[in-house]
Amino acid sequence: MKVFTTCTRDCPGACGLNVYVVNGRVKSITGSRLHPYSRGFSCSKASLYHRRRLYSGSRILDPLIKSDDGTWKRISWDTALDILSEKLLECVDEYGSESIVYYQGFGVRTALRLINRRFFNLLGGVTTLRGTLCGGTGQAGQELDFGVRISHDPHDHLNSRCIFLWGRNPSVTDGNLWRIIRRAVRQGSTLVTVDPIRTLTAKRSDIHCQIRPGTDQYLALALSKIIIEEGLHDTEFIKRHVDNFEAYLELIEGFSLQRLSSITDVPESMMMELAGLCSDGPASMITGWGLQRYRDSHMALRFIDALAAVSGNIGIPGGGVSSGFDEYGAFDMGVTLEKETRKISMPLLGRELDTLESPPVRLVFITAGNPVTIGPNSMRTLEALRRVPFVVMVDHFLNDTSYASDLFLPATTFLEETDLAGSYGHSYVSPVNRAVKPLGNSRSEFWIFQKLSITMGIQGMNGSEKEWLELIASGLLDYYGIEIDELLRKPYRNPVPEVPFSNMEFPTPTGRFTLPEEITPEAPETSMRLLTVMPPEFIGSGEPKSMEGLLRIYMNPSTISEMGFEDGEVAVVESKTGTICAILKPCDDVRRDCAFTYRGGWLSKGNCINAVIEDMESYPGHGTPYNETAVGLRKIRGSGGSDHSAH
Ligand SMILES: Nc1nc2c(c(=O)[nH]1)N[C@H]1C(S)=C(S)[C@@H](COP(=O)(O)OP(=O)(O)OC[C@H]3O[C@@H](n4cnc5c(=O)[nH]c(N)nc54)[C@H](O)[C@@H]3O)O[C@H]1N2
Ligand SMILES: Nc1nc2c(c(=O)[nH]1)N[C@H]1C(S)=C(S)[C@@H](COP(=O)(O)OP(=O)(O)OC[C@H]3O[C@@H](n4cnc5c(=O)[nH]c(N)nc54)[C@H](O)[C@@H]3O)O[C@H]1N2
Ligand SMILES: [Mo]
Repeated sequence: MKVFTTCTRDCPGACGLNVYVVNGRVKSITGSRLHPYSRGFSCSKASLYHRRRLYSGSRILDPLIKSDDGTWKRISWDTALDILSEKLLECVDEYGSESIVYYQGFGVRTALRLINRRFFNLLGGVTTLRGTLCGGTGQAGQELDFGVRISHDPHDHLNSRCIFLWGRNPSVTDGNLWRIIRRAVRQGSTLVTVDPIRTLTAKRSDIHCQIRPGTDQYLALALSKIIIEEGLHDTEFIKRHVDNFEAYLELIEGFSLQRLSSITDVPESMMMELAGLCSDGPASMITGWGLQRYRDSHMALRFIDALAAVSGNIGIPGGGVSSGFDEYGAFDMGVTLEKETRKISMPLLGRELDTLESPPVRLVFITAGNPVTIGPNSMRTLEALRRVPFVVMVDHFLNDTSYASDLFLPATTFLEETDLAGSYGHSYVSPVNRAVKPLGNSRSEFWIFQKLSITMGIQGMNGSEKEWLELIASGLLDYYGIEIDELLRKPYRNPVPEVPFSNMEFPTPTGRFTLPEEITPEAPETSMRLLTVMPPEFIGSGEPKSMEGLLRIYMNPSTISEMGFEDGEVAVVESKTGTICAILKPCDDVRRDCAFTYRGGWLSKGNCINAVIEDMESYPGHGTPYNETAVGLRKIRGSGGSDHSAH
């Protein structure tokens, strides 16, 4: 049997998949040509999903409760639901519903997850999350300029003469976008990658601008300066649709090109070349999440937006600033019955769990999230979660967050579920079709919340999966005049504009595009910046098996020796937040003033980089500035070699 479904992993792809099932077992998974966007593409993480996750020996297939001695004990669903219902009601009665925190991670974000939120609102409205561990900072910047964040349809990049990738590495993180970009390049587009690391994407670009981390706003300003001073700017667009041009000009005049070159470490000649490519458009700016890991990242987006505006690249095919899509954009959010309730900061989770009062936090309910491993300051999050009287997690595996959890509920994988998936990389809504029955006693989150509502006597949660999906996707179904069964057969595109702002209407307070009036003051030099980037081999915090081994920190060989270490030496990486042992791997692809490592390591495997990443929150957007953490290296006590920094 062949089942068409969609990958729901935390990736912009949401690729269409063919799942081959023999005797009730998944045999193989391949990319499906039925998906109009992914057109047969799938990565190894999808094609190995059944081996690494569905049938993994580490997968938990029964509800578990933690005993007093800290060991996990198997229990039945009836017992689990009874315990949970009692705990939830106790919180509501004694402290009010906001003493419960609902933490929805990014592990999976499909349409039916909206029903989880409905449950918590029917319960009275609980504390939910503010800000994000992912993007958000950039979106906040773009909302100030355009009034709203909307991206160009990825296929529109085929109309670009030049494509700029700013802090994005699609050859690793977004295979579909990468295919489109490669096609554009074959058709003659110039590809520019702006990244402190010579990534795989950078290696395959026409120009790699190896910028100093955190200085993108100055580079974008420099390109605008050249364009304006050469008289190549779009005066008509600026006059009719842009606010703050005078103040922006003043900013530009306040910086010499030489100074901008020294701030960004980008040669003036390269700045000239890049400015030429922007003004000789259409040029599209595709921004990534790596760009958003700084305290003032919203300003990087604002200055990139400004560059697109002054160079006449807004509202035209092949132009624009594209930074992603809203995976829930096509869905009717009304089903969540959203209430104005208290929020807790996702980036500052540990700190806020400890300090929230009136009411204090009594229960944390986590679905598809692993905040201890993947949020900043892992130890603080772990300790704060441990102090919460009851923590529930719904996942496939036990992980670092399990150390603080009291109840584990075994979730199904998307191969065992019916649902719909939006995407943050394109505009299609795609079907998730069950390929096999839930393994063991695993259950979908939808099932869990429905059963819980019955146990607790909460009304308003009845209905089949299809009935809820029909409601959630009603806008799309009406638009195409189709039934839900048809939408579960193949993907349909949410009919948002392929070229945003072509009508030159900007939903800002003045109806005009808004240029920034200030620039962030130059940051003092930090000792060494540590960039945490996406791993090619796994997603998020991965699967337990893939997470073995010492942490590797990739550094320029000259930096390793200048700091008094040897290639391949094991050293202590320290910040004011924590320490971790890591192998220093020489790598010519990284600048001399920074190092990089892959995010996702686990505390329990000894390779959790987030144990040294400081918990901070950027504003606006409440993002997580991981890359602001200053790190140093220390010798492992007693180790020999060229020990210059041990004493
Ligand atoms: N240092 C550093 N840290 C980072 C980042 C960084 O750049 N640097 N990036 C951040 C970003 S971009 C993000 S999005 C966050 C991700 O943060 P999280 O979403 O918390 O992390 P993940 O490990 O991707 O997924 C969380 C859990 O979801 C589970 N899961 C997967 N599929 C399912 C499912 O179908 N059902 C259920 N119930 N659970 C499932 C996984 O097993 C995993 O334990 O991490 C952030 N952390
Ligand atoms: N294989 C794989 N794919 C994934 C994921 C995964 O875990 N594994 N995670 C998914 C998720 S949750 C997300 S959010 C996306 C993220 O997708 P991307 O944004 O493409 O990935 P990142 O590695 O976070 O960042 C991209 C690049 O930004 C660069 N960068 C860092 N600082 C700066 C800076 O100051 N300026 C500039 N110009 N560049 C900078 C980094 O060096 C990095 O190469 O990927 C998704 N896809
Ligand atoms: Mo993310």
